[in-house]
Amino acid sequence: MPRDPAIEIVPSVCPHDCPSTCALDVERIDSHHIGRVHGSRRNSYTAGVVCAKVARYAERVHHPDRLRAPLRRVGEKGVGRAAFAPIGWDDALDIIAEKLIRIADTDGSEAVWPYYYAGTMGFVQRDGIERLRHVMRYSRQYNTICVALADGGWVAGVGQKRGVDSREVVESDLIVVWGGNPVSTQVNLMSHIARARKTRGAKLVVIDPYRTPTAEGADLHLPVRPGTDGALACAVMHVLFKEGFADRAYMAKYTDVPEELAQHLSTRTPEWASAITGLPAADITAFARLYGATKRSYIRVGYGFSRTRNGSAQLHAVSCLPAVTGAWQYKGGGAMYGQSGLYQLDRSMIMGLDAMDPSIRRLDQSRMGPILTGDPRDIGAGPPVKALFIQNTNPVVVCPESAKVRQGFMREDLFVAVHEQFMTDTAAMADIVLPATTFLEHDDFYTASGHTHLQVAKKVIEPLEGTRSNHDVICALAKRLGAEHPGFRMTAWELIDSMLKASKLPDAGTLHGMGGIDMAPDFETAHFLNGFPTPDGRFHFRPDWSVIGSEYAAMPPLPDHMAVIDEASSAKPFRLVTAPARSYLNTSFTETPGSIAREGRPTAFIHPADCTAMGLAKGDRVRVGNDRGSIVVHAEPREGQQRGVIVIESIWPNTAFEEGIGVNTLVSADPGYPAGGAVFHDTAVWLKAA
Ligand SMILES: Nc1nc2c(c(=O)[nH]1)N[C@H]1C(S)=C(S)[C@@H](COP(=O)(O)OP(=O)(O)OC[C@H]3O[C@@H](n4cnc5c(=O)[nH]c(N)nc54)[C@H](O)[C@@H]3O)O[C@H]1N2
Ligand SMILES: Nc1nc2c(c(=O)[nH]1)N[C@H]1C(S)=C(S)[C@@H](COP(=O)(O)OP(=O)(O)OC[C@H]3O[C@@H](n4cnc5c(=O)[nH]c(N)nc54)[C@H](O)[C@@H]3O)O[C@H]1N2
Ligand SMILES: [Mo]
Repeated sequence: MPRDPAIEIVPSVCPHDCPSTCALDVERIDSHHIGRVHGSRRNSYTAGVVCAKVARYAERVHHPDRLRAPLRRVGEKGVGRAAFAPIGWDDALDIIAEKLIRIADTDGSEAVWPYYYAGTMGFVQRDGIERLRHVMRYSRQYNTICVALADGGWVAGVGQKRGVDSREVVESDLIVVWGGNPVSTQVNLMSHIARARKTRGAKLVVIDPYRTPTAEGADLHLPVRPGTDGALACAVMHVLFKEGFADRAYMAKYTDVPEELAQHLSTRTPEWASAITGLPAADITAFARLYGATKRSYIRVGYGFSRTRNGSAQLHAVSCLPAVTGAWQYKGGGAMYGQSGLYQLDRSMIMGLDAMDPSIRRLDQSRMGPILTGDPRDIGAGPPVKALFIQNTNPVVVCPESAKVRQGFMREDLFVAVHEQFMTDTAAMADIVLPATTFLEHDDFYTASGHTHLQVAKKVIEPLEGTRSNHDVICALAKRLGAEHPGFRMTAWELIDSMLKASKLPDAGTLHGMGGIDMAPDFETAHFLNGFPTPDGRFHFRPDWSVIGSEYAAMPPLPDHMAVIDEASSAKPFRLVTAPARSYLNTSFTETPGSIAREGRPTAFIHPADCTAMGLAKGDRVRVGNDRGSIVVHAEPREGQQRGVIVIESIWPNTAFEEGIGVNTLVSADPGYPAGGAVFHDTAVWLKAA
């Protein structure tokens, strides 16, 4: 869209929970209003591209439903706005502080559980809650809802969370998007892939259980059965070894046990994998030949296929492919899952790590349902959780086992305070709701997962009247709680500055003026040509899973299909995937009219033959359920997925469902192997007309 030269453009950074962390150019209309938001050209990864929902951010920041005053609940839980009455900031903070002090006094400090996630990815606003937690000796949080399974699988083989720069895909001849949907979840990657296709005739392969918009545009789409990518990767490697595509010299120099791997894979044939993945053996072989014959092959490893009980094993198996062909050696070759390991930042001031006591219990964020309902596996001998203070996340919607989460939140003896921008389903359960600023109204700094820049952003407009930033709220609470730490006496900008100084980087003002700093390492380092960041410098086909997680004994010693998934059965014949919706970002943007209009209503994509067999037509109401509960959605027959697979794009507010609590009613809170992690795409369900 052409820009009006009369409109002032102010730099910013998208804070939302997404690999792209886009550099933004925001149209500032006046000190309180923005116009369009553009992807900036100052960042060579963003490269002028931004997703549609952020381009329309004026809809969100100026939304009439933004929270504008602290609220105290005077009616029933879960009703929403009508159940709350406005109160002053001092009163609201006093009530929260008094409650937390009283609960800690009677039940012990571990009865208080500050709870947060990445609604903003800014380090100051997101992680300041950790400083308060540690100083107050509140229960710790084990972060498992997003990357735990994928991180474990990647680090097992490669050694560190980094890989070949995504911008290098413009020099690739084959790009494999494995278990990700960048058209929906990180659109700028698609502009780099499009360049490779246009200038080099690069091929795009997508491996995903359904025909996503990314798969739609690909040269080849392999609609694998959910949770079987480990088998697919093994069969691909079987062909690579058998047909001479394996680079033995590379493996001898850079990997641990290539001969053992070759031997192990000899029985993992395409026919073997076909029975597990549901893909024709010929398609597996064809893909393996394409991959093996292309030196400059780049795998963009997504999160999707890690969100399953065997997710770490699956991700590790896929990460072995470029180590077999030696694709790592070539420009445009190798793989990338995330770059966060590149940023070696000293975050101790922001997170109060000096005050952290590792003997304090750590609760698994994805098991909020079991935890709040007193599951002894989580609570052990410790006190029940009696107070939650929540920032940047909407657990009533996004956590597995929604029925249990809801049951927990309904407890009369649980005190809940939520700091939010909107009256989310979680805020509606709170005793006190505090109104929050957006990224346009506060300062912060950002790293990225999908690229290599460190960026600093200043507020673009004045905070909406009545709102306060996370940092301000944390410091105000600290004062009332008697929490002592230098971080509570600093401004957000001073915290950014001190972190940068401690990390030996330019100061905040300089970095802001530079438009960020690219932390990309040189070619040799990025491609692991000086060795892999493992103890012996080699890629590990045979990982030491014991350093990844406590359930290591269950892990396959070499890449394999790990048969621990929630298999379909005659009682539950479908496997459910709850993939991200394009116009929402988790539950954010589920309030903006532009996004709601594009998403319509909760829908189940079902294979046309399954629809015919069940007498279902487009738009019919269907009930989807399992032992944990059921929900009602509308059927949509869809080609491009296997029979027995259903997909409900997410994450709709619970209130969007005609019946049932929400999509995560169906998802289990079982921890994935070996270190925990939520299993959002690993669910067996039944389906019937409703
Ligand atoms: N079924 C299913 N469930 C899933 C997933 C799935 O694929 N399927 N994905 C999972 C994944 S990967 C994730 S990461 C989680 C994410 O789940 P959430 O963490 O709940 O997701 P978000 O929508 O990113 O952010 C939550 C809230 O943060 C608020 N927020 C944003 N900025 C600020 C701020 O500066 N201050 C305050 N106080 N609040 C702010 C937003 O208004 C929003 O309501 O969901 C998980 N749940
Ligand atoms: N528009 C939009 N953008 C987002 C988000 C969003 O909700 N909406 N969420 C943000 C967040 S928090 C994150 S973590 C990222 C997630 O970004 P992605 O890497 O895209 O990861 P997932 O959300 O897990 O799902 C991606 C794809 O994995 C597929 N998948 C599921 N199970 C399997 C499997 O067993 N095998 C294979 N091969 N594929 C499988 C799903 O069908 C889906 O298309 O995106 C971020 N960006
Ligand atoms: Mo995520």
